[in-house]
Amino acid sequence: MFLVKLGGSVITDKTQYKRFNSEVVRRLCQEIKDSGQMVLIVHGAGSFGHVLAHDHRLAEGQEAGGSPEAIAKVSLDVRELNSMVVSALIEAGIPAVSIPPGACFMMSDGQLRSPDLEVMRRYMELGIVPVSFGDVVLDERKGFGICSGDQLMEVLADAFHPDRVVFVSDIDGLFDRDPKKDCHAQLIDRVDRESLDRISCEINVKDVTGGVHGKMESMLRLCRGQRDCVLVNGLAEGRLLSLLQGEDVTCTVARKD
Ligand code: IP8
Repeated sequence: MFLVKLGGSVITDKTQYKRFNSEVVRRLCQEIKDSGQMVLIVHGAGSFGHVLAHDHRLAEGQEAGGSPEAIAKVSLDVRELNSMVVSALIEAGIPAVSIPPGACFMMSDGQLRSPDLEVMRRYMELGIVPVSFGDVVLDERKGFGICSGDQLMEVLADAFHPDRVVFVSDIDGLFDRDPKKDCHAQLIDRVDRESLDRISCEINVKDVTGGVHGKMESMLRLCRGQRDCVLVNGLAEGRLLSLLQGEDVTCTVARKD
């Protein structure tokens, strides 16, 4: 089984509030279907979550003053995005159901509090793909906070032991410099703790959960034993399909050592 995160940067245009990349999502869902692999899916919030969450400082919880109206709006927006992703999966022939973290899980100081994953497990036993996403979630210490899709990936990987963990993004992998600003940036095909500490990653759009660097940190935490964790470009047609079929593709693989 593959645990796949469709990143907010690939399913939305992160520079424009609530701009859904419908064609890309449709194609990625078809690639997942064509691979024939069993998957568990998480997606990011992209511009349906990060823009307002950043403006209202929702990641900082109640003390930063985020209003109930802002919480309600971000929650509505990410559900709108989730329903478009779930629709695209169903249209591609993948039976999928939405699992909204804000309705199922709680956090404590920004960490998910031993979530009950029995519902997800039962759906998977029925051959139905659970689809969860970055969301606004109640927090017993901070009132509320942001649960990123990357945090969910860590919890789901621990619970379901996927063979491989895949992050689908809008870049070929991790670069030693920002490839959007520097044409000499080099792709790093294998990353470990030491190489990550050497690399500086710039975050140039509003991202309340840490951007590429934060993602790599999560990816390293997700590596276990033989299981590596891959960052692949979902904008490159057919690349996700090839990866899911076990072929070598352009990507960054995170390994424990
Ligand atoms: O896009 C963030 O999730 P991510 C969730 O996976 C919100 O980091 C609501 C900003």
